[in-house]
Amino acid sequence: MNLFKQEDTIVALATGNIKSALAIIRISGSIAKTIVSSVFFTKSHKPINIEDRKVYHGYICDNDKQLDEVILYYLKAPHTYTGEDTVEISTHGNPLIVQNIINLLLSKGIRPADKGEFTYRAFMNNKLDLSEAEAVNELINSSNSKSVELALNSLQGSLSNKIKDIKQDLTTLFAYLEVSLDYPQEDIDFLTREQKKESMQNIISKLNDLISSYSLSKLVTNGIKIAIVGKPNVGKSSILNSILGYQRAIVTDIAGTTTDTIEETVEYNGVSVTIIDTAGIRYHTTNTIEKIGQERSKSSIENADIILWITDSSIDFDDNDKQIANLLKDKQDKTIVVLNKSDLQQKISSKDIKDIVSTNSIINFSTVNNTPIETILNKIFELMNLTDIEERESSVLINARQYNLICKVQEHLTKILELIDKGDSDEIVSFETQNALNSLNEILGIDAKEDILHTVFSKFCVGK
Ligand SMILES: Nc1nc2c(ncn2[C@@H]2O[C@H](COP(=O)(O)OP(=O)(O)OP(=O)(O)O)[C@@H](O)[C@H]2O)c(=O)[nH]1
Ligand SMILES: [Mg+2]
Repeated sequence: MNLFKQEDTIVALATGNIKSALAIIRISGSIAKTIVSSVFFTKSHKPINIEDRKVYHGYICDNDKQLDEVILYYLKAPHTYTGEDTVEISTHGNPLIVQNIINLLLSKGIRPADKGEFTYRAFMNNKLDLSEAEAVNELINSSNSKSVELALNSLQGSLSNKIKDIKQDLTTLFAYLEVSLDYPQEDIDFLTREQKKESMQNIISKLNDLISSYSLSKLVTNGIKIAIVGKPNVGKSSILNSILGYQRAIVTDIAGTTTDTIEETVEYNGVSVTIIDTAGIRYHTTNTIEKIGQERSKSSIENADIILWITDSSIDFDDNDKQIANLLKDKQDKTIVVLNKSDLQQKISSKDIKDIVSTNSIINFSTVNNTPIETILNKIFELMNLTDIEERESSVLINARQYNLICKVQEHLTKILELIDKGDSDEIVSFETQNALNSLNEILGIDAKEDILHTVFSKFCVGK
């Protein structure tokens, strides 16, 4: 990215580079209006004076040649996304047309925008801080509704406000410490040791909330992975189909119907849930295909966040069930046992399950009598600590950069707390407080170094 060339006027396609009804070309910079005016004409072929915040219909022309019939508007700085003069041209969504118009604009002295350069300029012009700029990218790349919601909250300042709030608390404390350093002879303890400790503990608790929010946002971003396992013929594929709401996997009464893993993703409560149906696990098999399928089933167990162990409650446990229980012994807290076929005469109960696996997550289920599938899905959310996802704190850390910086702040503050406790001098406490403030500033991008900005904005796509 050309971090220094802010005086250039830049152009890029802001929408996808595919055939579509419309495409939007965005131009930002001081000569945006002049250049666009020189290639834009009305129906009567008259050039027009483009005014701020008005919409125009006309033609983009390369000399006498019409490139497209367009709608455009001009937004005057500073009330624009980038904070600069901006023109947006809405063309027909053919990549050839778009390229012709962009080439024409480039020939007039505008240059192509780099990745994330529009948002970079918005950041440089104080339209958003760095954490909000990151939220823009997150918003574009979110793949489920909850991620969109978290990114949107972040873009609207929920995280920034929280960081500013913590900064305010720290700055106040810092000011007290500085004053006591500046006027030591006054012999006034501006804040008692207990008061300092209390205010520091308050700040640390706010940081802890943020730190735990990161696991939520990672979960929401990556989604939850569920492996459906069990011996053959217990109803694994039937349960996959019930979750998906359509007949994705073949279901028969022949044991060993599913030979390979089947993976599908659905959205539940705004979160992506990937479900992997696996081949039934049966020991002592000699069939080569079945053996490979079962190896895959085992590796699905390894990689899953939650395991749905499906059992057929109408038949007694056998060695296969015991072997499966053994396979799950390191994952017991993440295992939900489904007593399937509860419509039939019951042979095994929750108690039998508890004898071989230590879990309280046991569900009576039947795909035949249509037990609501939410019984299983809600249990999954309960085990993932996602039941109150709707009410969760809206300020969350949305990426590793923010998380690492908050951890750094927490380290400084924990150290400060120790120093205060030991009655160490305000001078060292003040030094550590300044370090913590620096890390908080880094989250917001205050005094950010060029390499940090480069790393953040290079993750963007061109046109944003
Ligand atoms: N009565 C009853 N039958 C069920 C239930 N769930 C599934 N079945 C039947 O059990 C048989 C096996 O179902 P599947 O879903 O193919 O079982 P699976 O565990 O995927 O079997 P494999 O792929 O062979 O490992 C089919 O005949 C289903 O119709 C249930 O809740 N009650
Ligand atoms: Mg199956």
